[in-house]
Amino acid sequence: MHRAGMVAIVGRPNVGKSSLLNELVGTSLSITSRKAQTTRHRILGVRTMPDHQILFVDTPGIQHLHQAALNRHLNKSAIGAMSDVDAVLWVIEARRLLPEDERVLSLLPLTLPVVVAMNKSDLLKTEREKAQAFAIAQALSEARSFSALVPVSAVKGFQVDVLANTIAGLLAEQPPLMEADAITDRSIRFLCAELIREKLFRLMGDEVPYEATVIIERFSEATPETRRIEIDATIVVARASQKPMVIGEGGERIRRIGSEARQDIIKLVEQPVHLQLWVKVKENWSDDDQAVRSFGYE
Ligand SMILES: Nc1nc2c(ncn2[C@@H]2O[C@H](COP(=O)(O)OP(=O)(O)OP(=O)(O)O)[C@@H](O)[C@H]2O)c(=O)[nH]1
Ligand SMILES: [Mg+2]
Repeated sequence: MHRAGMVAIVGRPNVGKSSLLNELVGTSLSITSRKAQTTRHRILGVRTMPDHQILFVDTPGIQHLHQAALNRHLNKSAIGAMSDVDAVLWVIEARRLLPEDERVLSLLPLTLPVVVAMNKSDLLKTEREKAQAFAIAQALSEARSFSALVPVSAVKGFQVDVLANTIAGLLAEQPPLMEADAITDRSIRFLCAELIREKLFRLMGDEVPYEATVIIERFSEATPETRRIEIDATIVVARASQKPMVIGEGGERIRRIGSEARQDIIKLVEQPVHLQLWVKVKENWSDDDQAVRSFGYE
């Protein structure tokens, strides 16, 4: 018997949706960071096992605090992802339920099976914290009938297979929907831009990453002469004052961003890579609907 289907991963920002997707698929496809709202695009990750194939769709965290054009696009993208799937995986933190989680709860479609992943369960250390998680599970079960609530830890890999098997059990009996070796619907080019953007989230303060995006200007495959993939990428920031922040003193910051991104890109493409980064200012792009769309946000 083989089951297959598509599942949207939704939740408020920073609960670990992308970390969980990567763990479920077994590859780092979706970028992660300690900052909220790291994910900006739906990303398909395919989990192929002998008895099931699940097409997981990672989505941006749903939030209502920030209402700039970019944030509105992110919410729309996440909520829209729930409209053409077979089931929903709602991710929360096992240790606490915030008002933003309740907002997401109210958006979950009533017509689809929903599995709750209580993530970061590795952080439940004391008896009191465990009791709190239990109380959350109980309150949620009373709020609506979920297909299952599963405590997991994406970073420790705890119960991730249990979660996947539980979800698989909800899907239709049918053959795989994609080739057995497919892992995503996104291009290498897109994944490279994301890896650069991840370094902004990981290496910069709290302002710049939220108002920056990355564009791949040139992606040239290796030739017998170059013998390496050559990539030119532009980091677009929203204010002139942010450009020197990205570049850093004597270019130190941007060199670090470039070198860390390059290491990850090499792992992805398994070839030598030359990466050249540029920084460009596009005033207030993240609050400009047209600019947001032109940068590839749905
Ligand atoms: N302790 C612990 N930390 C986790 C776990 N899963 C994720 N994290 C951390 O939580 C932070 C957010 O993880 P992400 O996977 O980026 O979260 P997200 O829900 O995709 O966030 P957005 O894309 O911003 O909505 C990162 O620092 C992760 O390392 C977990 O199981 N345990
Ligand atoms: Mg994410």
